Amino acid sequence: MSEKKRMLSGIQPSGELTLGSYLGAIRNWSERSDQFDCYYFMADLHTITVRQVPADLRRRTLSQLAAYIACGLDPEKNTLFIQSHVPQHAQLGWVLDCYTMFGELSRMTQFKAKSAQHAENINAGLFTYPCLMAADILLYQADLVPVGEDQKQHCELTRDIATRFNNVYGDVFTVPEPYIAKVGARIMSLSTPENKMSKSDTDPNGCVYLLDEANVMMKKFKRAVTDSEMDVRFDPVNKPGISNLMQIYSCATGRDYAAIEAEFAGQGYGSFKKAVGEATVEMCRPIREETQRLLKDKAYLESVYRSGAEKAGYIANKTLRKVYKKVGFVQP
Ligand code: ATP
Ligand code: LTN
Repeated sequence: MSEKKRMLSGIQPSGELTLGSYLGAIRNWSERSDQFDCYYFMADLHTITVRQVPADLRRRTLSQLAAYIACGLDPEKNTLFIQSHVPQHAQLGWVLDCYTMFGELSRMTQFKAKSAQHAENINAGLFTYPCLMAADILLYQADLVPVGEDQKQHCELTRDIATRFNNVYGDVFTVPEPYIAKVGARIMSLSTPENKMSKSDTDPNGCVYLLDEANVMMKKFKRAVTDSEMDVRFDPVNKPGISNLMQIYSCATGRDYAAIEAEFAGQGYGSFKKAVGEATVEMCRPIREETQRLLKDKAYLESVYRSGAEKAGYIANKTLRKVYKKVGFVQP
């Protein structure tokens, strides 16, 4: 068994991956493949908390796997799998439902936001979503969970659930830490920069998809909402649009905010938006091309998710058996 610490994360195949999913999450995953024992999955169980068209969900799950690999997650170094292929997620999820309080779940910001967004379908799964997420993480005894800022609250609840369980039954779970990048952890919509860029957003102009063609991407940046001033300056409260573009540009070029302010001093927003668009297009181009190439090789993708589920299932099963024993179930 590997001595390395474990890193784990997942993304729901609820829409096409966005610049937010990439900069906030995936990009930080591939940097650590050598240092950690890494597990990344497609959170399809989570995705059905919102109604899905079945054929689209299937297609997006595979396309997400191809994108993971294209973003630099080498399947030889990372365990890549589909959540529904490892039944222990749902099994531990149920147990953790029974160790999580109604009040805790009621306080989750994502639940409140999604209930408002899908008022006609506030189902029990949407409510207990964080328990399944806790199961995802705790099954693998993950040390580190790289996510965007919006998932911090869920990670904290996971820590609370793990600690509560450990206090009753001894050291069953590793208590995980979230890993949130300094720049890129919260990419905002280009059309409504007060809101997070989200892949299930209905406004296509606000959302840059990782697989957008160059001309589509450029158009979105050109139309990005800014403000009535003239200067490129980092001020997320008063200049959310420009600050968001600076964040994206910083991620794409590695330049810090002071350098970006100096680079565009005295220039209008037009040339700045163009530069951000071009830098983003160049950052995403190899990902798009490689994703498209991989999507043609279904047999390869199948071999990746099969061996991923096998490796993940082995570890998940060990944890689940221990949990079942601790809570008092008769061994089968
Ligand atoms: P949905 O629209 O279905 O709620 P989403 O686009 O918000 O999805 P998730 O699948 O919830 O994305 O998130 C995947 C990962 O990417 C998570 O770690 C999340 O924190 C991160 N992430 C998502 N959107 C952003 C964003 N705009 N900025 C930074 N990180 C993000
Ligand atoms: N809830 C996350 C997706 C997710 C996840 C996880 C992230 C499901 N399970 C486990 C990290 C670890 C989201 O909505 N972004």
